[in-house]
Amino acid sequence: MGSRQVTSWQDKNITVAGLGVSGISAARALAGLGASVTVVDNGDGDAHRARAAELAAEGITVRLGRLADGGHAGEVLPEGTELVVTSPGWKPDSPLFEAAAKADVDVVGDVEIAWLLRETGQERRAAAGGPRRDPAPWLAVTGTNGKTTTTQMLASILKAAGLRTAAVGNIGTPIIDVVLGEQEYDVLAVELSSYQLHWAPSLRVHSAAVLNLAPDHLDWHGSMQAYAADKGRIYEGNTVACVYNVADPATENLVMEADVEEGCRAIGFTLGAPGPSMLGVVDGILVDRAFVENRQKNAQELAEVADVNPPAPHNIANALAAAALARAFGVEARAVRDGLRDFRPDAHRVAYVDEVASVTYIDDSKATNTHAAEASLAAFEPVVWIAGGLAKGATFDELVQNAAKRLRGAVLIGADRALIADALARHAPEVPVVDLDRTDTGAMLAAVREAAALAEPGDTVLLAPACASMDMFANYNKRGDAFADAVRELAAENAADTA
Ligand code: UMA
Repeated sequence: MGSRQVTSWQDKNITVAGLGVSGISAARALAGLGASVTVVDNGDGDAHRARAAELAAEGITVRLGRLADGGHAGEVLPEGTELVVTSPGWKPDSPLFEAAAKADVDVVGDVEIAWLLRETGQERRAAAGGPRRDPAPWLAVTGTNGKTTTTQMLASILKAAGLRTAAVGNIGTPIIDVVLGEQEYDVLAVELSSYQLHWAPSLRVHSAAVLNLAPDHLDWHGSMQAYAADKGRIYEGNTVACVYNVADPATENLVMEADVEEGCRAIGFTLGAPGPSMLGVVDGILVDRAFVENRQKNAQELAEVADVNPPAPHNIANALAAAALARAFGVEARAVRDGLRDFRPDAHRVAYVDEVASVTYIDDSKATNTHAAEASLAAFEPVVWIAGGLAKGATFDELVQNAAKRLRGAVLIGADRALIADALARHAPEVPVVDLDRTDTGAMLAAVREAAALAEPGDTVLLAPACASMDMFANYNKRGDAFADAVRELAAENAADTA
């Protein structure tokens, strides 16, 4: 938005693209500030209509689905639009944005609006009797994998330090609602997706971390370069620290390319012994050589590896990144340890489900891309792998090459399973593969039964699909639930057999 910063929302004609979580929040907030809001969405199902009716009752115009001329509501820029506020999932080459560019109208996302409304939120809370103070600083997290966990760990650490905080952004309560809400915060832990970063040009946070960078969402961004550039936006204008992953030089490159505030530091995290200005691990202890006096000689003990839940390598890296952001905010070492101890990971993230016939069943439905699946496969051996779904433009050769030695077998489900089958045939021809050509509701139970048949006592059956779920399930939660249900059914059958 740059020079065209909005100074008043009153009577401004704003088009909100998308009637999902972020669109509804943006529409209500902006209408509440006096803007004239029209929401457009290509969808026209029952849920869309119900939401549209609610917003219409609040004076917001909603255009849904197919138009009389055969086009779609989400493709046509409403007459008089002065600003488009998009939901994150809309691709940059969407016809609506082409129309906006032609009309010289800016397009921004919900995170940009939240950033611009921080002062307004403070004024509202002050008017309601709160203290006059600056808006809460943001500590931001992005990366291909681990960002939700890291953001939640960060919030847990900040809470352990006695700070009022919440994990927001790509997760939880929509960020605009948090910024404008009644609750006063000292600092926010903000997870940002590459989509949200793409649409947030003015964002300038206190400190930010890019956890890792691997091909994902290439169908949305168009190229790896464009994806990396959007991730790198998180470092722009950082005031205190840019946190990068020493093992992933691409993240450090993004720091070097960023235009940051004078005095902002580059802070590395590593699973090895840390150099100066890094956090790392020494003899099972998480240590800080960045936010200590005389960092050439000194290190501060933060926590033990055993305090990280679960203490798998990729998760220790997440903990170090969260600790780095918290330390950049001035949090003491003890709160890092307490916050990590208090943290409980979400369901569907390398979650233990059950043990049936001496085989352990693990749900990592959240592994929606190859790198997440590779990280979880690395934690088990021997493993029967259940994979497949929507590949989102990914290739599977590297994942299969790296996992081949650990695989007892593979069961493939979903629309793009042939891509994984081909990679297995190329790089792990000796691994038995069951290709399940079904997408009905019983498909997951069939997959679990096939996996059980391949597994031997002591093995792990791991659902780590490396793909999105929407070809077969509403979302990855439902996919994980279906897996857990199937394992329970298997356990019941097994108990009946042995009774
Ligand atoms: N739509 C169109 N035309 C399009 C695209 C979408 O009309 O070209 C409509 C759909 O019909 C739908 C609406 O737009 O009604 C959906 O918008 P959306 O997909 O952007 O979803 P929201 O409900 O607004 O949720 C978004 C994030 N979704 C995505 O980025 C895809 C949520 O992240 C986020 O929690 C929420 O905003 C609040 O910020 C989810 C996600 O999957 C968890 N994120 C991706 C990830 O983590 O990998 C990036």
